[in-house]
Amino acid sequence: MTVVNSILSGDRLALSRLLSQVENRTSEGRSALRELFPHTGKAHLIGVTGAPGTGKSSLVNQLARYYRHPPDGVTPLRVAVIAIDPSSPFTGGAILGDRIRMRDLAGDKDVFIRSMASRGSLGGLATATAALAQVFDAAGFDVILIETVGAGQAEVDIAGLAHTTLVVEAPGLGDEIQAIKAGILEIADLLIINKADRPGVENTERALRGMLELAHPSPRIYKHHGRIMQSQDLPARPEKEGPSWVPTIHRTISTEGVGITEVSKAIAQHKDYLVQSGDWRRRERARLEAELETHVQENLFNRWRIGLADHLYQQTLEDVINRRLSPEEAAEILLAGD
Ligand SMILES: Nc1nc2c(ncn2[C@@H]2O[C@H](COP(=O)(O)OP(=O)(O)OP(=O)(O)O)[C@@H](O)[C@H]2O)c(=O)[nH]1
Ligand SMILES: [Mg+2]
Repeated sequence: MTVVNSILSGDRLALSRLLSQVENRTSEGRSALRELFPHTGKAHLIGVTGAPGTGKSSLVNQLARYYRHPPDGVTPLRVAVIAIDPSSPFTGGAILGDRIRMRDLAGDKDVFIRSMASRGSLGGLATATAALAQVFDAAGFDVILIETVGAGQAEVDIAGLAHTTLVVEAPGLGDEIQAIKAGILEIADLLIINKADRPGVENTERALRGMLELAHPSPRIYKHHGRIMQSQDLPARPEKEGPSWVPTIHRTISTEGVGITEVSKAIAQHKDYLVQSGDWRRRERARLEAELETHVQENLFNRWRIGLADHLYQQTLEDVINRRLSPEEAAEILLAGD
């Protein structure tokens, strides 16, 4: 059986191997991605981000558990988890200290957890994450939870990839305002105050509400491979289709599973909102267009570079380094000599 057929038929070992191939951008991985692409576009990508230790992994474990064992009448979903640079390893629920719950996730063939180091990922973290998510999507996982730590550009890039982004806060991390980077608030669709069993939860919620009021309405930013797309670059949404999404705030105690049902409902509502408003399609289009452009740019650059004498390139680069030419002038000269 081909790699692609093994993936489509649910072979976990083949999946695990392909994820490594894709992460390392081997030619085998790349060709498998090409073949798998027509099978993608169905999964709901959910980003979970926030400061270290706020309880992201605990929340992800609880959400995974909820999707696998939903209330009566709700269809269980297949769940993949991508944990980027986890400082505490994923255990499929063991950190909850609840052995019985853990057993439902460990050994469940419809849950797949993959950790990825952010350092040294070729071609950028967001690109690598997008590729892993495509594999899971093609393999038929309905929900892909992506955990990232921090408040940097990587988190913003990954939010551009996710359909729904959860930003996790916890009370008592010092000055709440400090903990909440403006950039990270802008990407939040849901704000989670985890560790709601801890003192200071009211203060955190008040601070978040205050910041939300300041921050909205603000255009959502989609960033992909260094190109920023303001939401106004996207085809306009007709006025009659209703208001845009305002981030919702939820309290959870992830160690005990408190508030998880509400969070899962809000995630479902956000997905409905995306689909009904047309944002789902618009975002998909913008994301794929950016991806297409990146490939065209890379390809054009490589072709041009191969056709250019290396000494000419090096000479011009020297001129830039010695401040005889600006990088822009140098580019014009090199391209004109083409
Ligand atoms: N009291 C309390 N502790 C919690 C809660 N959620 C998680 N924790 C604990 O907080 C610690 C960190 O939890 P994690 O889920 O690993 O947090 P994380 O955000 O994934 O951490 P990093 O990936 O290292 O950034 C663990 O000891 C958890 O048991 C909660 O709701 N209440
Ligand atoms: Mg974690």
